[in-house]
Amino acid sequence: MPPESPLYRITYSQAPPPLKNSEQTVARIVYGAHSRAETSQLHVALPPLGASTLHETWSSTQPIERGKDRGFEYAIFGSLMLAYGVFEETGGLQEATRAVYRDMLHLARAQGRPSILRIWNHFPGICESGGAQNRYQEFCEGRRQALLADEQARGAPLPAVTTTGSQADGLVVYFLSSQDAGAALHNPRQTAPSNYPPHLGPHGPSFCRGVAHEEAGAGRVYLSGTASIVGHETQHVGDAAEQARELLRNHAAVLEQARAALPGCSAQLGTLPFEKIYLMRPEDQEAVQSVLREIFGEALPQYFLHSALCREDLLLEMESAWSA
Ligand code: 3EB
Repeated sequence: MPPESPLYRITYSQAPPPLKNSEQTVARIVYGAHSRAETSQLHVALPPLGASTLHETWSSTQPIERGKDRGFEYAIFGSLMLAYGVFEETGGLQEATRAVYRDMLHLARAQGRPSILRIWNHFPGICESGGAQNRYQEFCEGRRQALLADEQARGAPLPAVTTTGSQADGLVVYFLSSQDAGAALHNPRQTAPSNYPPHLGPHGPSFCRGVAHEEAGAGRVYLSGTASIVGHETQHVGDAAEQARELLRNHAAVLEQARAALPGCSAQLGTLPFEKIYLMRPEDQEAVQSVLREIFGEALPQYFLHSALCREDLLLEMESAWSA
């Protein structure tokens, strides 16, 4: 049986794109100067390189049901839900994160899409100290507490995640959840995040390297934000081109696990439809672009966002998603 068409697609453009007649906009993520949640649109303070905004448009052929709950805006389409919010750091970043994640789990269940497949988190000052720990570690602790406090989340596979620094106030969280669970993918080249050693933070961060998911008969693979880390250690400190090569070896290793997890899945590095790149220093863009050309050839769509990362020695992260 041939796969049915995917439930949704994502289009990137500098201006809002024209839609096909049969499609409706689920939501638009606008990367630019500020963070703000509105109906159907989330602004994230991650400036694209070389343009003032980048529009990431999620569209679907399914009817869309919208609502607001617990500070999140959400859109349901078929078996999936995309939800997002920009939250104040009331009580500090750790406590705010705990509350947002508790609410995320409740919202996903209340809307019948309890399996969280993919999450993006962006907040300012990710590497700055926030008391005893840095702000990334505070975020990780709040997230961990919310997941531990929730009986169903405790037994569920971890989602694919990207967590990076933004350039304006507000904890931005957006996520995709489903009626049915995905399969968590590991990377044999990298230590599982939950087993990171304690010098990186009191507990390992709660995410996995990727998720494979069957959606309306079609396969989809979500790759987490991926860095130049082997084992638990940053590789190629100071060299953006080598970091790019290393992290693409990590992408390839996770895609190999995806092929094993999803029968008939042909995802591999060369068939990824795009790379979304979080770059610490804009001056590294050319070096990273030439590595992408070397590995993917000329045509790969690539979207650069200026973003701080959770370790000071990481110069970039990349994420992607593959669909049958
Ligand atoms: C890493 O591999 C790089 O804490 O949610 C990547 C993806 C990273 C997700 C998270 C952190 C997170 O450890 C950092």
